[in-house]
Amino acid sequence: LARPQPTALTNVETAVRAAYALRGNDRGSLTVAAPGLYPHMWSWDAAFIAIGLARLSIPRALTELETLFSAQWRNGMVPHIVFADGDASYEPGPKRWACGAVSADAPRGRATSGLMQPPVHGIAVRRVLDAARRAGPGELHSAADRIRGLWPGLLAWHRYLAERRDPDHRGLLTIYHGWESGMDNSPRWDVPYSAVVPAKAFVPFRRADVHALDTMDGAAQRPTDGDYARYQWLIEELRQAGYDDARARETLSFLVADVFASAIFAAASAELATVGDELGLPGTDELTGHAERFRRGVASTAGDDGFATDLDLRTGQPLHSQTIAGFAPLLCGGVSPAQHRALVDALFSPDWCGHPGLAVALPPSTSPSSPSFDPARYWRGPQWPPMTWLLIWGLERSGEPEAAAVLRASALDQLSDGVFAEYYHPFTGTPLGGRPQSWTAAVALDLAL
Ligand code: 9YW
Repeated sequence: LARPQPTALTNVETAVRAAYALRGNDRGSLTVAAPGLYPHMWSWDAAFIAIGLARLSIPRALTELETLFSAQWRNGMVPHIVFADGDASYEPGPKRWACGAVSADAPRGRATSGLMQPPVHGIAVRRVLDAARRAGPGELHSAADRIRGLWPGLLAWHRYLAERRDPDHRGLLTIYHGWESGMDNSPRWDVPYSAVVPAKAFVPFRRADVHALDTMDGAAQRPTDGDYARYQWLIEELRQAGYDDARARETLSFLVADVFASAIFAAASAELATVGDELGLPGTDELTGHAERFRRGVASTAGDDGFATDLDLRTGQPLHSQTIAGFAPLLCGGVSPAQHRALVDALFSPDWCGHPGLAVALPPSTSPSSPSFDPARYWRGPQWPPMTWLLIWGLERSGEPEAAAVLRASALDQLSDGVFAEYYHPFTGTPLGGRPQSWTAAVALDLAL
């Protein structure tokens, strides 16, 4: 299948263009996720953005993380959206969340959402420290000082996750909303969402996402209106629970254990522990404990094929789906060598990167072999560059440099269009969604250099 762009950029050109894209989305102390579509800071986006910015400016990368953590809740939660001043176009906006009005834990000086997203931040801190070390003693010294400043917040965030989001010590993070997984409309959540029924009197608000897209196909690529009504209703339920973890656990109609976020948490805890050891900071035993517990938790959900499985905590049933989240053990380890091998083989099999229809051999968000696959619709098929980055990172870290190099080459091929789209059509290679999407530009920058 023909690629839409006639000329591909070299890696250096890709990096330069990505740097310009990030610069264009920079609002001083935060980088908006995408102009127009997402004019605010998103939590896991900010972590990927810091990873990219570390290639340009270590101080600016740290500023991104400091801005995010300046909006941390009193209970340790890092919110999934930090609202930038002056843009009221995104719904649900601060009024709808009403965090300050219903929760004493919400930060005072900053408007945020009342959810979280996967905790990639520890991985970002590790990468920033590595970049500072490469840059020389001066950079290292000042980066270490600023990481010391972030440290209590990072520890509180990981403690929040371990205590409030895994009170039963399964080694799996509980999420209250598909948005918390970062994979909004993934088939992972079809079953639990079918139990979310908005009250008759509930009037959904105007969606910002489909209107912001400048393409007529906007609606066909996004979650459906039915999905969206459920997303909005869950916010209503959360608000009624005062964003209180204990109440949410009792009352929400959606409650699932997310294996992908759990694997990220295990990996980020291990990475942070190495940072703490290096800088002589407290709490590293606690972090190592989180890493071990969640690595075991993720592995406990894996079958002989190594695939990890989410769990519906309302019904106790495993949630089988063929999505990229199944590869979670590649991020955190914990499975047997045979399961690990089976997972790497599956990644390059015709169900995933080896599918003959793919424009670029990268893992789609949902397997083309799955009945739920929908090639243009958000997390139900398109390829997402930050997810590719995570798998490359996990493969490198788990002793699979060759597999990582193969994925990296394909990722750079995709990103050499210089568009930095939110997601890509796996069969046509067409860039879709927001653009330039900051986290896409950030991972392009990191991979290209
Ligand atoms: C929304 C910003 C965010 C990502 C999520 C992605 C999307 C926002 O955009 O969610 O309104 O649906 O699903 O992972 O952080 O890029």
